[in-house]
Amino acid sequence: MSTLTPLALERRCFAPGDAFRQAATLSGMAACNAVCERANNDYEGFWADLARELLSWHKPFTRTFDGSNAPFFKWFDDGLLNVSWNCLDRHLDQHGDKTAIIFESDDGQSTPISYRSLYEQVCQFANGLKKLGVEKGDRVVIYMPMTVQAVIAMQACARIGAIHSVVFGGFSAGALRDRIIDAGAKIVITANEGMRGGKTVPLKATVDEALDAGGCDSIEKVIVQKRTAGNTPMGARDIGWDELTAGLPLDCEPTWVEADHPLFILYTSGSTGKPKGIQHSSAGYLLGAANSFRWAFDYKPDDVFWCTADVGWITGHTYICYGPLAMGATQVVFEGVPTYPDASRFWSMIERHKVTTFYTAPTAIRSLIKLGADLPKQFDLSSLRLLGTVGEPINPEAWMWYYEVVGGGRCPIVDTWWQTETGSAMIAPMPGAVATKPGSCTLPLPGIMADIVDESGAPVELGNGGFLVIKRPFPSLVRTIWNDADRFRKTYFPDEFNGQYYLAGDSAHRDEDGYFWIMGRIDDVLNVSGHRLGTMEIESALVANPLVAEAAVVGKPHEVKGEAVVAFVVLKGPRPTGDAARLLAVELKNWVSHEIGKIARPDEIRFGDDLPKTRSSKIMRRLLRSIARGEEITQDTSTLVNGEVIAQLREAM
Ligand code: 6R9
Repeated sequence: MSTLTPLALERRCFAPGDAFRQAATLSGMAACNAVCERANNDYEGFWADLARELLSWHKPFTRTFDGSNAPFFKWFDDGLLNVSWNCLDRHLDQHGDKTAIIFESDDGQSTPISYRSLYEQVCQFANGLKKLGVEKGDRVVIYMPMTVQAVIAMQACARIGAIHSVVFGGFSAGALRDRIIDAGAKIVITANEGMRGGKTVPLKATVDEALDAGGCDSIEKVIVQKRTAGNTPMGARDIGWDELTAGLPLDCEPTWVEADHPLFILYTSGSTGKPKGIQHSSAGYLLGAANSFRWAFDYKPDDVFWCTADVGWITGHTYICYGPLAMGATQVVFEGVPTYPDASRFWSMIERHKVTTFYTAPTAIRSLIKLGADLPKQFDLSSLRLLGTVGEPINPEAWMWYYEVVGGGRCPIVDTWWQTETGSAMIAPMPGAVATKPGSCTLPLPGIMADIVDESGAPVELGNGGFLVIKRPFPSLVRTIWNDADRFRKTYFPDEFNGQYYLAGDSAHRDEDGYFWIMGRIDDVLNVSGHRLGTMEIESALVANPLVAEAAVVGKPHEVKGEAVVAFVVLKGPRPTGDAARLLAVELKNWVSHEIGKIARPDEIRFGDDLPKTRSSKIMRRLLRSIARGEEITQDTSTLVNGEVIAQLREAM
């Protein structure tokens, strides 16, 4: 593990505008500090109050926190509730006709769905799952396009206490198969095809490929939503969504579950080749989702919220499927991509749906700047009052553009730092109080005890870089890694930090105002377009190719994607050059797309006779990083056994 040296500090600072601040639910620093004080003085009482205020319990909890089996923490553990009941049923009496979702399809059709209608569709589908024998605790894999049915499938699982595991629709058959096997899933829910940017995505065919490869013996049925007119063959294990639900009742008694009953597993990349099944709880997770949604986005009942993430990632879980619905909000759900039919899609949608709160990723902002920095000016974006970002550090130029051109200088930019593991936003400005600085996620939300420490766990001085940790467990924190409690403890609560602090895996520093600046991962994880990719996963995929003997993958800065993937490859045969090398590089890139998914496709492949290694045969990754970036080599290379390969690897293709 290593941390980086902080870069020059950004000095610009933007206080919330008067109009925004006065209307905000939590207005001004004094109000914000009072909430933080409360959390500091009575940490458990603070969370217990929120859990009573924001969640509806079937049986109230009497114990707030149990740390006796650290780091396997429990929250509200003797309470019973149902997550879907909290997201749907409790809104029906007073807000049944309120629009829950405005769905806009890839081809531009929009459909409003009321809370009552969403409730009925969730109940009916939950009854379908029950009919197939799905019970509390069973795992259900969801491999769907970004449609309302994806949300319905997730909510229906929650309703009957089944544990969903959503796999992003861009993942390959192999990646899907690994997750099905690890989760021991009983059911896969998919669509015949997805629609993205005017093209079809063959989801059902990929499910077939995954299951036909063998090993997925736990799977009993595949439920297929007919999303497109495309003709998809159905086999004995398949059943159509409509066929399954036809005639089933529109209500379904929720299954009351213990607070810590697993709501879902979501796989994410770590430092080894095997993705981690991040297991979240029901009550604690939902509390984090609902509360951070209301605080970070200053939620108001007449807002139109739009999070552009896919439900295949944690952002789509927390700020599409759970947070907004738990708060009874109206939100836009979008099936397509920002550049189809053209680069004004987002701006046109904000205008048409009168979006007030818009939440997207820096990579999307950067690509839209590139494709038309003036485009937003052609649209009426005056409905916007708050803009959010997530997924990676946002560079100050992109931040300023977002603030001025999209937000008209009146919308706070809420840069939210969090992770799959934290379940909900951790460090982000309370928008009615905290002044923002371009590139900083600012201060922890009340109740989040974030800090920056050195190798020994001692706090570093302001301005110095170190490990980002959270010093006290909080309700929405990951409960364990599915099937791997040992890895959970070692990864997140390592002995070096006395097993006390949650180690986030990022390095960061703080400025003189105490603001957090995230510098990047400390492990072998890349952040490509806001998606986490383990270098080991890509290496394993490459080495699985019969031509490849060895591979090392590093990141290098990329203007739009944040980081680009560079792979150094040693073949079993002789090192190719010229056209042969170029052709083989394309072949290997396609291979990785097929093995993992397009998001992992290397941007560059370079061939060498060997990789630079130390005498103890460790690959010198830092050196490879410098080579990939075309930097001068300043590292000590005296421990290298094979210095001559450096020149080969430096050769650009
Ligand atoms: C929500 C999500 C988590 C990693 C995290 C960090 C990076 C996320 C960030 C950010 C700087 C932000 N990250 N948000 N870095 N500023 N606002 O993205 O979860 O996919 O698990 O990724 O993403 O490196 O550790 P996940």
